[in-house]
Amino acid sequence: MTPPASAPASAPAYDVAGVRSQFPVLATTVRGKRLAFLDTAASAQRPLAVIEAVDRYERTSHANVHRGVYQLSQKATDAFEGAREKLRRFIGAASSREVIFTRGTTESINLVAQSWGRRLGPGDEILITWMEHHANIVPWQMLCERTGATLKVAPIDRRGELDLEAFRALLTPRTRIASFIQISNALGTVLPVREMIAAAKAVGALTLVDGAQAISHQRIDVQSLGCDFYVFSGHKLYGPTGIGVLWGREALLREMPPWQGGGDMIRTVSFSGSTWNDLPWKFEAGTPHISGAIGLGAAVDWLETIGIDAVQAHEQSLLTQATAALREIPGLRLIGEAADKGPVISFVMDGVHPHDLGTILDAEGVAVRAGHHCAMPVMAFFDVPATARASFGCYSDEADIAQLVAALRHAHEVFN
Ligand code: C6P
Repeated sequence: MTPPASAPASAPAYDVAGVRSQFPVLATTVRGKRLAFLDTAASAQRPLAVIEAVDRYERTSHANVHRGVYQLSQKATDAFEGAREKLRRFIGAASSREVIFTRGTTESINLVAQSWGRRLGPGDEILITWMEHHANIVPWQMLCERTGATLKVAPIDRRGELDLEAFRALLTPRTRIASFIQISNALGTVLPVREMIAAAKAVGALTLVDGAQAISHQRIDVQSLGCDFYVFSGHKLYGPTGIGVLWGREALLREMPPWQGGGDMIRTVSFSGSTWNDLPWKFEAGTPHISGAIGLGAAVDWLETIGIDAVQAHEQSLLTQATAALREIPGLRLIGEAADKGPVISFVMDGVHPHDLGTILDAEGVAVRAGHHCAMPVMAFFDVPATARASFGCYSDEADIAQLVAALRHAHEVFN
């Protein structure tokens, strides 16, 4: 990933020990061994600032939101809507009306597919890439089944990079939306999203960017990106699970019908019909995940105190170091060697199933993910059943890499 241009040459050294001290789980041990948590791509750990914000809310401010006239409900509503404003600022959205709370990336994409997607019909096309997470494949397949639209897939190459020319060639005046990841969870590849957005726009297609793996690793400004929808999950951004965001352009969201009906999303209800609430609540039926939103608001506030540019530089340095060290391990093959990568390394080891590798690493206190990473087409492309995957976050350090490398060398000895 290109280092942030804004990082001053004389920036103070990144205080990884100070960052780590704010994550209680990192002080725990696994089978008596130091925990080397290298599965941040699956879910990031929570800093004390988030844990305490949620705890404070539960102890002092909980009531349902948007409903009560009493003070406690007002307090909860202010905290919930305050969190939305923090998220708006964090992603550079023009208005908090564009920030819709969902359960996460998966629900955000399903919302777009089921609400915006209702307008599609036979002859319309949806373009994705070969590198998508299942969350950005299956909702579109389901939409195509319902509407008769066609799903097209842009190919990748052996390095795990998108074939941008093929992507461009697959865009036609019939393409209604192009939906793609910003960073691959299975390969780490950073996609050229600005070029992809521009190309889609040129044929009149909308764009949805799945920012699940990008949101915690680089500064995101949805307006400067120029996409139409941007989606991410709170739990990959040091916030709670069960909360995420759909950002969409206000004009688009206004035209889109609600996707779930119930409380809070309506203005009036009678047996002859109902009318809808304003944005963003039109898309938030039922009691929301109040503490989750507040925790996510605390997470972005906290991340800003560390500085996302500093986090990105730190993670990129670990990625370079770990990639070089893993290349030296006998029998180990990297899967995904794009020139521009986020802090994710997928690999396989000769003669060892990735699940067995994951188990051996666990015995050494090293937590990596082993499996298809919800990206089965990627596994099929590389002709592997699964990979092991190490991924970094703001708290990852050189000791984690050393522990990973030692455990991998041990695994190689055991199996050979
Ligand atoms: N990837 C991983 O280990 P949810 O589950 O809705 O929070 O996020 C889904 C999702 C969508 N897109 C991308 C690029 C993702 O990486 C993920 C989640 C986790 O890689 C769990 S499968």
